[in-house]
Amino acid sequence: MGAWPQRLSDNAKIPEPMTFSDQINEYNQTLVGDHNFRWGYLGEQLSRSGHDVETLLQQLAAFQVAIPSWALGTGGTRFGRFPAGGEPRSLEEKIEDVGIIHALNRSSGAISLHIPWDIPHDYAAIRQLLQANDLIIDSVNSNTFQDQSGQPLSYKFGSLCHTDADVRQQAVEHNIQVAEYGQKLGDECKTLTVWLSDGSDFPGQHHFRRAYQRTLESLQTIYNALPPDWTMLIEYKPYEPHFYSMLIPDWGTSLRLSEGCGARAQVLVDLGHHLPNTNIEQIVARLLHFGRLGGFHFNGSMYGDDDLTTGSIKPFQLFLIFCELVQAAQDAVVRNPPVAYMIDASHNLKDPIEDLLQSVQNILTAYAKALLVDTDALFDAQEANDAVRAEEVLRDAFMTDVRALVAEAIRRQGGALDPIGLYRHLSIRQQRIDTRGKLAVATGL
Ligand code: AFD
Ligand code: MN
Ligand code: MN
Repeated sequence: MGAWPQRLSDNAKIPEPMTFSDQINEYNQTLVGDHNFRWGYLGEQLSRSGHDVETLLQQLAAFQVAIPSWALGTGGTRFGRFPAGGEPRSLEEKIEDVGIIHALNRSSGAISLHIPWDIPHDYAAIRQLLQANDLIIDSVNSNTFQDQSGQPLSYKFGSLCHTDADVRQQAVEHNIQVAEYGQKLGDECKTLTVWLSDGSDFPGQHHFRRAYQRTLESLQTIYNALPPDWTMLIEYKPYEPHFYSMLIPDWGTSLRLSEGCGARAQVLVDLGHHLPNTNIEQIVARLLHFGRLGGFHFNGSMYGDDDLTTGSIKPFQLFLIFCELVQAAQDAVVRNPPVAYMIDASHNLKDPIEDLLQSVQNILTAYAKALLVDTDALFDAQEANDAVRAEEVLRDAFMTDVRALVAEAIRRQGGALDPIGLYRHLSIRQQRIDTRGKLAVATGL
């Protein structure tokens, strides 16, 4: 008899394989000394300035931002694409990737799905996989900006605005079908997001008023076909893919269209869908005032729809947007439905999972800072027309280093003190490349 098996049975139990949560705990142990030092200081500082630290932690813990199924592969430009390797090849693999993100940060418990890029096949299996990863699918996105193979009519000249009633009908039916897919994915999925690429490239090409009217009627048909507890989000974008006019170029158009549909039609603000220097926080405040802010697509932007990491370029703007959201949540006058927070980014440089982890971290940071604003002092300064004081109140919160607060909120939910650090430490991208292949390319754009 060989010595090796005997030794195992004699002396030791076979060790249980480490779970992911064990790995998180083990990793956190290496960081917790330093974290406790920084958190101890910050917690004390916040308490001294009148904050209830437990409430702050709970507010951060409750905040969830949905991950788009189309962001798990590297995006590209029309000049080229440079896949990260090990990209998810199916909806199941995308769910696995979001599962990793959520396990690391405990703040990404939802997925936003794009149809037809991610049509589910085995619904029961998908629901099971979602549950195993502690995830939900909270929204579905339609796609009438591309022609799919076998599609009878083309969207080259528009979809919901098209001059041909048959094309409009095809696009309307697609949207209704997308919502039907969503309904089969679980009770939590109650949001249809509509982004139209419809528009024109040359002066005179569109009859602006007629094109608007056709779009309104198409959207009304979709809206009326949705289940009564569903919300329809209408996204706007000033240019691209069309460069003379977009059918829904701005929040005013989205607002009018949503009002024309009904109370459960709302405006979606994609941070990258504004011309440079637009005051997005004011748009957010306006929509909250009208009770029509339905959701966000977070991303970072330098010039336009750049799809950069959220908060990478304009962290102060992101903070100011969250200030509006926090103030509205505290204001009994505001009657806005719950806002759907989603990321919409996919560029061609970073590892997509690292990019998403960074985005969520930056979003949580902006939210945490907004929670620290002394709103009473701010409103007093505003009433007194004291611009300097008002700005100082905001800067006081913005300049606070809240990283230990965010880390503590994540740690208490079982997440990693440094999500990206652990992702790299475990070489998860390499594991993905090993199992899925270097050349695996995600479905999507
Ligand atoms: C577009 C829009 C929209 C759409 C996405 C597709 O932001 O949200 O779903 O890109 O990748 O620019
Ligand atoms: Mn978007
Ligand atoms: Mn976009």
